[in-house]
Amino acid sequence: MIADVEAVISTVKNKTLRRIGEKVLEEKRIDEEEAVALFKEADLTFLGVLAEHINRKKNGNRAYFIVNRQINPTNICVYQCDFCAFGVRKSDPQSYEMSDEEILRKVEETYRMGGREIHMVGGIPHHWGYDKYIHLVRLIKENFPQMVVKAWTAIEIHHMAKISGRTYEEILKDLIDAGLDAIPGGGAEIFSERARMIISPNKANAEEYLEVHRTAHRLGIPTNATMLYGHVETVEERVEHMAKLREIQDETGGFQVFIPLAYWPEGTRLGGNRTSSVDDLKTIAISRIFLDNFDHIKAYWVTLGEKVAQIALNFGADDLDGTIEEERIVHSAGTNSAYGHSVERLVSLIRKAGKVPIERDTFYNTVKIYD
Ligand code: V47
Repeated sequence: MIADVEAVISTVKNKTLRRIGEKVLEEKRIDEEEAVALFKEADLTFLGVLAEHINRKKNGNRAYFIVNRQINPTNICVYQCDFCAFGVRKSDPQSYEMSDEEILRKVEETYRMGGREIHMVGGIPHHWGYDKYIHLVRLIKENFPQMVVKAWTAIEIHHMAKISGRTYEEILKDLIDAGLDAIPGGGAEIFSERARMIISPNKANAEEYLEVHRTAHRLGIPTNATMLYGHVETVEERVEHMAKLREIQDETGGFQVFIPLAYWPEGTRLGGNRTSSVDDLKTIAISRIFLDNFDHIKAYWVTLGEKVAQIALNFGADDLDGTIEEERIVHSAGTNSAYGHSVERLVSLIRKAGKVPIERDTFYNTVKIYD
């Protein structure tokens, strides 16, 4: 049963929260100050009621997943961000680089299982030239034309601009020509300059990340957006991050989904603690309430864990990402979720959350309804 939202709001004594509740009912946008108040003053159940009210309006009782695979062609990375336990130097005994044959074997495996999407991102090695990034997209698309290639974060694309002297537009056109279909949301981390200087001072900054996405949208390439939270950022900085995304979405409409990524500290130079489940659910819910121009909020089971991701489907999220098969980035930092999941497991997680599982493609078109 869906809560009687009006009744819940009418019982709220805190005036700011009650006003926010009324805005949600009237389908009015909340401002940054109000979003901060939600983080600081609202309890979890209130946030869940508001967020799920919005989610049901946008997505009904549907919750999405995709049959996909993540491929990280290398973990060698020049940037060495302090929050990341995945990227290593070339001299590190753990470093690896996949051959073309290895990549194609993985794509073929996924294709045989009915996979729809290859999500390819990785480290950024010093010795890779511009052509390598174009080649890997073309390699997959030429051999598996039906596969959607969602590849290279804005960080990789900015790096390609640095090493080639090309503009974002020229690079994206080359990638589209090679077969690129979409851009994942990774690399956003947190836009606040203060926090970014602590956790990843060397790579593309917020403006550069956002400009890559804006350019992709202009060229008709849909993109996703993430936010890494739970490290050194304040709740004000989380809201500032989401506000920047909301502004671009107003301009372009090119973001498909927002994905809050809970920080995992193990093996990182930054250290720190894991997020709490309450913080995870609050962040999902507030993002659903604040990002009124985003259709989808992803509960990424890799960072949330399967159980919290399942509950998040009742706190404003409508998507679990996918089967993934071999997640490496967050596993390097200690997540205790699985490396991948079967379709049956994702369908069961969604059903037990009280939602109808929908297998989707990268662009949120329905592939199959599991009624
Ligand atoms: O950019 C790195 C994050 C991201 C850690 O677009 C960490 O559909 C937690 O962006 N703890 C890569 N997170 C993953 C990503 C993603 C995943 C699923 C779907 C999509 C999409 C995008 O992982 C990185 C970084 O923000 N990450 N280290 C860590 N210690």
